[in-house]
Amino acid sequence: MDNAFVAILMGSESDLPVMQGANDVLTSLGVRSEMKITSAHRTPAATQQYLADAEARGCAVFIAGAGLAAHLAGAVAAHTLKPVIGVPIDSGPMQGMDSLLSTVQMPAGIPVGTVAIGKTGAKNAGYLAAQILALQDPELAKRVKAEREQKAANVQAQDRALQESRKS
Ligand code: RP5
Repeated sequence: MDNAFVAILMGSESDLPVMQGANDVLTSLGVRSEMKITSAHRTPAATQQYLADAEARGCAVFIAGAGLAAHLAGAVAAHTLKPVIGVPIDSGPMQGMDSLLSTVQMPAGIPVGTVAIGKTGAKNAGYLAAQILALQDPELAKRVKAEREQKAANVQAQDRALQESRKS
């Protein structure tokens, strides 16, 4: 689908430094995305309205990040059949364990694919969304593969440098 994009939702502006990671990964892989601050608790009607609008415009995957009693990803999943990836955010005193359990413990039939807490999770949400889109986009699949190869080359270069430093 030519107009396919990934919607990155977050419950508060305070989630932005974490969720930016998902956006950066998608941008680096040439995947169109948009970001939206909307809350399952504070703006429930606006969240539902945005979902309908995003789907109508071609949203293929939703990423939703929230902290504390994190219901955003679950609320999104309740309203769409598109894949939903949940990012638990470490914004409260429980360092994200509260958000992790709120996001991951969905009832059967309404799945949220939940990634790790915080910045690493947000980046992986971007990679996972790209891999989902790559199922129907061979050029994107090539870019995802090339990125993995680059990461492997980086590790090998790090090891070469380590071995070299131990000789001296
Ligand atoms: C959640 O509450 C948001 O996702 C955020 O992680 C947390 C705190 O929100 P703020 O009080 O910083 O707006 O709904």
